[in-house]
Amino acid sequence: MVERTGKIVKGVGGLYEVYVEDLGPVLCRAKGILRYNGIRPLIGDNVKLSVPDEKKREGNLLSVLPRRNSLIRPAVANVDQAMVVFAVRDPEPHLNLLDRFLLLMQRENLPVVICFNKTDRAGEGDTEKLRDIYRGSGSKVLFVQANNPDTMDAVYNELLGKTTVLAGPSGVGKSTIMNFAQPEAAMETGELSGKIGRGKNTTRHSQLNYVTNGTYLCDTPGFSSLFLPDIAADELRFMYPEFSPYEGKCRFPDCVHRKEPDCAVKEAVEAGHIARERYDNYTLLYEELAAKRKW
Ligand SMILES: Nc1nc2c(ncn2[C@@H]2O[C@H](COP(=O)(O)OP(=O)(O)O)[C@@H](O)[C@H]2O)c(=O)[nH]1
Ligand SMILES: [Mg+2]
Ligand SMILES: [Zn+2]
Repeated sequence: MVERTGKIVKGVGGLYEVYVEDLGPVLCRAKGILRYNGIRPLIGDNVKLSVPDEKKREGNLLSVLPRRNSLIRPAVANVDQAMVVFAVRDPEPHLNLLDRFLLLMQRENLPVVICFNKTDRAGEGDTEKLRDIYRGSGSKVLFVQANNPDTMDAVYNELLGKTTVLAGPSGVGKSTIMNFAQPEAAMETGELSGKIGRGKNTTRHSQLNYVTNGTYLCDTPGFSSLFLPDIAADELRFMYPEFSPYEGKCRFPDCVHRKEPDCAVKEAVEAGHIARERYDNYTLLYEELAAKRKW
C-alpha cells in the first residue's frame, strides 16, 4: 500500500479531507482522532495517509507531521502569513481595527500582507494616503480591485507557495478574492463537501482552499472588533517598526512616547516621518492596555 503525504483542508466529526498534490482531495476517516501523537489534527496539518482506493479517493490518516505553528481562531496549523483585506471605501477602512490585527499577527510571528480593495471606489488621494500611513508598518501593502482580475497579479504572487489566512471586516471583498484565487478548486471539492457537512446542525467550520501547488488559502468570518493581544502597555511601542529608528533617542530612556518632553518619536510624527494616524492609534491602544492592567 502506497503511503502518501497531504494536507488536511477540511475536518468535521472524524472525517478529514486531505489534499494530495498529485491526486486531489481524499476523504479520510480518523478512528480515534487522539491517536495521532496525542494531538488533534487541525486543518493545515501535513499528514501521512494511505489511499487504498485512489479511484474513490478514500484513505486513512496514518500520522500527523510536526507542526510549525497553529492559530486558535481560525484553528489552522502551519500558517505562513495573513492577508488582511480592507476596502479603500465602501466600507470606509477602520484603521484602528487594522492596527489591532497587525499587533495580533505580530504576536503570532506571522507576516501580514495588507490588501486594500475596491480601488475603483477610491476618491482623490485615498490610495496615496493609505500607502503613506502603512509604509513604515513592516507589512507589504497592495491595492487591488478584486472584481477586476487584471489587477490581481500582486495578490496571486503573494499567495504562491504559502498557506495564507484571509481576514478582514465583512463587505470588503474577501469572498471575491477567494473566488479569484481558486475558482476551480471549489468545484473540484464540491463532491466531497456534500459528504462532509452542511447537515442541519453543522456550524461553520473553517477550511483550507487549495489554490495551486503548495498554495492554500483559509477564509475567515468577517470581524468587526478585535481584542488586543495580552501585552503590557509599555511594551506596545516595540511593536511599531516605524518607531524603532527613534528608540533610545528620547530624553527619558523609558519614554513611552506620549506625554514625555523631548520625545524623538513625537518629533518624528511632527516632522512627518511617522504617520500621524499610526501614532494616534498607538496612543489609543496604549491607553486601552494601561486601563486593562489597572482593572
Ligand atoms: N466596486 C467594487 N466592488 C467590489 C470589489 N470587490 C468586491 N466588491 C463587491 O463588494 C461586495 C462585498 O464583497 P464580498 O467579496 O462578498 O466581501 P466579504 O464580505 O469581505 O467576503 C460585493 O458586492 C462585491 O461584488 C471591488 O474591487 N470593487
Ligand atoms: Mg465573504
Ligand atoms: Zn519618546
